[in-house]
Amino acid sequence: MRSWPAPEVPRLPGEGVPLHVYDSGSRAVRPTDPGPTARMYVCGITPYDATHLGHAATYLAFDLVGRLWRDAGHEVLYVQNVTDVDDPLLERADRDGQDWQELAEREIALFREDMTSLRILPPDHYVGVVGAIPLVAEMISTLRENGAAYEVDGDIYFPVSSDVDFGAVSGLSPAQMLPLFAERGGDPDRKGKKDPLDALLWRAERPGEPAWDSPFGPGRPGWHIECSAISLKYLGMGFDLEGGGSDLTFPHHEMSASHAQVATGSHPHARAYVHAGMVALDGEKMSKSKGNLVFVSKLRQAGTDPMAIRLALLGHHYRSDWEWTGPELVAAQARLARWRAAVRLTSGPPAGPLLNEVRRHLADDLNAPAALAAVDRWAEQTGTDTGAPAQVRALADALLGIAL
Ligand code: 5CA
Ligand code: ZN
Repeated sequence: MRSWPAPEVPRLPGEGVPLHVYDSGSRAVRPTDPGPTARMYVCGITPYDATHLGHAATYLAFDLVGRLWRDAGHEVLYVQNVTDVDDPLLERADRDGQDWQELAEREIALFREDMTSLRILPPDHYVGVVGAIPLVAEMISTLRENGAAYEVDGDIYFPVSSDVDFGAVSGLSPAQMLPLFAERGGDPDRKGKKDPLDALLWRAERPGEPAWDSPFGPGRPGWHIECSAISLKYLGMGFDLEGGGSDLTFPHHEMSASHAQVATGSHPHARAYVHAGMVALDGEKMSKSKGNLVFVSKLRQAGTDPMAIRLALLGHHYRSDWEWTGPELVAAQARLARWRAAVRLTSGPPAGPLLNEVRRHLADDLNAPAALAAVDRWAEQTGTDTGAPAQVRALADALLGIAL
């Protein structure tokens, strides 16, 4: 699937700082320590509604990861999926009497525009599930050969007991997992399952639903297997970082890891599992199913500078849960104007110390709020260094993705 255009990323002087991030698996901030090519997988959208600020905040967090790795001298191999067939998409298309493929295409196109406007670096491989069904089928066949799949009325399930490491991503007990599994697309009460937590790998064709041929009959993939199959194909096992919002920690990333670990007989699926906090509106998590949304595209259409949206999102630490309010956008616009005014001056305070500070804050579990505060302090002062405004423009661009 087509990705979106990449913005130029200026090269900065000196050396970047090795990135540390909070890994859900080890419940600690740890160094990422990639090889020459850092490998990242970030779960993509289910395209049944437009990009809201919660999505944008999550993709922005991982955009910072990519920028920090590049700054530290790594190549970055970045993969993202699109869940372009799944229950919520089909249900929304049904509800609105539209074709599910047209709905998906339209929302993916809008997502590309939103990401481009926010200057989010595109994935190298942007992979739709529909296009990846042969990969998924191949992986389910491997799981079956490994004795890690069983049938319930024609549907195929993954027994979580087949992975000794099941639970390592989220650190949850089965009692804690059960309600989350039910809430987030799982079917703990399905009769015939060996364990209520066993995850659907393949859903046999139902009347009125799209289906694809496979060695185990026509049907479509379960949710978690898509991210196992796509990540394995393009990144291999033990890639550096898997990312998404905190609502993906369990069951999605847990199950994807287990599927991949059992299919390959190796572990871990990813060396770090990193999760962004949830953005709320009116006291509840912004979600397509609840409809309490602020869309990036609506803000853009209303004439909001995407760089102000980006700055408003960067003003919150990626791991915290927070609530969107209108005044934040006004404050971000004012901040953007102050920064732009400062880099238009013919001179300023030296940029070297600021570059060190911004690198240090971002490398410390992506502390963007502290990095923004450092730029604020630079912009408040005057100075005689004539090279500084251009250098600050470059660092805001390369590390924060803010075009001044
Ligand atoms: N297609 C699957 C992943 S394979 C999916 O979760 N799609 S999604 O469209 O529902 O979400 C896309 C990404 O946005 C996920 O990482 C999700 O965790 C994140 N996300 C969704 N809602 C919010 C929110 N309110 N705040 C922050 N991130 C969110
Ligand atoms: Zn995913």
